[in-house]
Amino acid sequence: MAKPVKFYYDLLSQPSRAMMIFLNVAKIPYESLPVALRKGEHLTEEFKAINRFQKVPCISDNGFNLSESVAIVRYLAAKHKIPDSWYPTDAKKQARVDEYLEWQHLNTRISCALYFQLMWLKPLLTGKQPKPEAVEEHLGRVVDTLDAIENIWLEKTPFLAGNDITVADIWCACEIEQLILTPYDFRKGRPRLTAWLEKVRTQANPHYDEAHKVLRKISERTSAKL
Ligand SMILES: N[C@@H](CCC(=O)N[C@@H](CS)C(=O)NCC(=O)O)C(=O)O
Repeated sequence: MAKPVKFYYDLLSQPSRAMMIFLNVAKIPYESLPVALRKGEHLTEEFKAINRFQKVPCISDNGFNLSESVAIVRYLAAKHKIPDSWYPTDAKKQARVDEYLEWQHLNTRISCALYFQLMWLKPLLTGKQPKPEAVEEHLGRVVDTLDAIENIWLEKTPFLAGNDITVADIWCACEIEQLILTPYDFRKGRPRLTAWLEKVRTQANPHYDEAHKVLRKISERTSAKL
């Protein structure tokens, strides 16, 4: 019998949460190996031997080490028999999912991650608040991205790549959820995005809530202090 894939992750990392949800919904057996970024556990030589880029998520599949969450999804989907809906084998359907997975790098991923770092991570590490010009610039990019999701990606279909939930929705939702640690109300004025996010959560639960429990706990603690 094949060994479970070793899965290295930190639940404060957006693609790590997406990967954990995917492994669970696709029922791919895995060994859970948390790597605490805040403790620098990814900077050790031991971890570098698994992922030379020293980032999470990554996997080790019987000695085959792979980083980059999108590459991991494609590899696992090719190797395992997973429910077709998450990463379809039909060429056109798969291309629609890939269209989002490629688009996200310069849109959802970069805009949400940089805004999150500016508003939450850097103040936490340095004790300094961001400059208003930087906030305006980064928030502008988040707004453009989320407006594109509301008005383009979700214009005609309930999910990003069509009528059914796919990995594209999971990857996108995990980036957007990270914004709960910032002051920006991403749901406001975006009814399609709001309804879509709830559908993604419901369809990927209980794994969706499980992957987001640390994020939600920190968010509750932060708002309790305000
Ligand atoms: N494009 C990569 C992104 C990986 C990434 O940026 N991981 C972050 C956490 S979200 C990380 O490990 N950062 C640690 C560091 O850069 O030191 C993927 O999708 O897997």
